[in-house]
Amino acid sequence: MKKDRQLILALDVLSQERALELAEGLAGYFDAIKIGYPLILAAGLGIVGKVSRLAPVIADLKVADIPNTNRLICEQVLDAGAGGLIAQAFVGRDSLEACVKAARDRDADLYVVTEMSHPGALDFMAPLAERMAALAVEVDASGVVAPATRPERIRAIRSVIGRRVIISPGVGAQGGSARDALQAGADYLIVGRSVIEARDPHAAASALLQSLSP
Ligand code: BMP
Repeated sequence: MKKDRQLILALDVLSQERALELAEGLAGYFDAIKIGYPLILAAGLGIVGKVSRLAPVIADLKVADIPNTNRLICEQVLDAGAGGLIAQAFVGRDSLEACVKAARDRDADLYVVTEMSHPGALDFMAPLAERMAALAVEVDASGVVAPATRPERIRAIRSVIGRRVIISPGVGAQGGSARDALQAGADYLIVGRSVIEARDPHAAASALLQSLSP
């Protein structure tokens, strides 16, 4: 993924028409577009290929199954056009290795979830986040997902993963600050509702981009 803007759009809308309209209009502000279950379930897997003609797609399926099922899921979405995908670490090394292999075979990036951005992540994930980050390094993932809502946790996870990429959701609608997350060590911010649900998504994306320039 080219690091021009440090921004990834979370395209959490429920129609192909709206998704393509937003992707076409906003691709210039973002380095990649993240597509997850809401859009894929609403519009079908074909939306991955359609959006990938406009921007690199990260498939956010938070893959979390046994190795063989993980492989099948990853292959489906990568062969549909995704250039990257997101998997969960808590299912363990062998499951994650299946995702890494599927991604590597297709020159794609795998990002591993460490600690999520919502309050509930403190229940089970936070105490294990550093171990999950270490596992991401051990399986040679491209990077990790870490919470913009807790910049201090980005810092802690950065200290485990070295120079691997951190993509970070939680800015805007979830209350995280873009600047704080970047200062803590995030490489890319994942931003959804504060742009796509804004009255003027272009203006919102442009303002966000400008707010990041020094
Ligand atoms: P929003 O900016 O609207 O809050 O969107 C954030 C996006 O990042 C959503 O697609 C969400 O599923 C995803 N996400 C998150 O918010 N926190 C995480 O820890 C991991 C995510 O993938």
